[in-house]
Amino acid sequence: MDYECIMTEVRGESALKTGLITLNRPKQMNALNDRLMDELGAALLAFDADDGIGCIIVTGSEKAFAAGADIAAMATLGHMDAWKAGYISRNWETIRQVKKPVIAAVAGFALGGGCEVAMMCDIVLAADNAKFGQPEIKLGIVPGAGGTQRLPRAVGKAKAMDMLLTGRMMGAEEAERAGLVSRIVPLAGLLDEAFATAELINALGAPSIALTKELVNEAFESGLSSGVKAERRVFHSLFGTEDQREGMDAFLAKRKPAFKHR
Ligand code: CO8
Repeated sequence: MDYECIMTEVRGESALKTGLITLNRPKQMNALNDRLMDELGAALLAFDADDGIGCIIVTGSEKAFAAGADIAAMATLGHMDAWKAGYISRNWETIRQVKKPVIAAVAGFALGGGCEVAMMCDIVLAADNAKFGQPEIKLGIVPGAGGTQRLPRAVGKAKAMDMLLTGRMMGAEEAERAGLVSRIVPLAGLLDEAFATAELINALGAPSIALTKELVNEAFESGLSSGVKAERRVFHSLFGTEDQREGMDAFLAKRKPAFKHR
């Protein structure tokens, strides 16, 4: 697929590399139209299927991670247009299908669908100029890609209601305090930190990374007892892997582990 609205790149020195996806509609503040979402979905699935890639980073520009779904493309839609497959509904859940860790490196505005894309990622690194919000209420609509569900899970009901009902934005510091982002990084160092984080993960054993991601997502989507049960099963099953043997032997021998499954 030839990309028009995103750019992709592969970086890294070690065996497993990192795939970088940069959202690139600068004139529209990376507003998410169907073409961009198709390309984002295709690039995510291509990196996920590539055995040479460990982590995936999704980023935007210094001004905007993404200012939401493309309002110009939605403005004239009727109910049936909005509902029909093919309009503003493609690929919004692809990030959830990806087995590899996805790191959002967010600078500038992450609004509406942009905030929802960031929340679907596994780790969210925020530049100190990042601003998060779900301003759909100001457009006479509600979030459509999980914002009313993921935001309360991320920041709690009181803060989510405050943001969703007023449409106000949260700066990086408030977002970190509230648990919406993993860490704040100075803007100039944002991508370097995202790559450094990816390298740390790429050096670890792939099965336990993929299963950890699956289990944390289970915590979001199931009740406590079924999540704990799923975790226990995975915990037991990992004692059948070489990586478990190697990780524990290396610890006891005071050496660095050499994981087989990357
Ligand atoms: N869609 C289309 N164009 C946009 C968008 C957008 N979301 N955001 C900004 N732009 C365009 C502006 O129209 C402007 O274009 P032009 O230069 O041609 O006039 C350009 O980007 C620059 O924008 P501004 O001049 O407004 O720049 P400011 O720095 O003054 O403000 C803001 C930046 C705060 C980001 C402001 O542009 C803004 O508020 N944007 C809209 C944010 C918003 O409401 N987002 C939510 C959209 S709805 C949504 O995301 C629903 C998701 C549903 C997913 C459904 C899945 C099934």
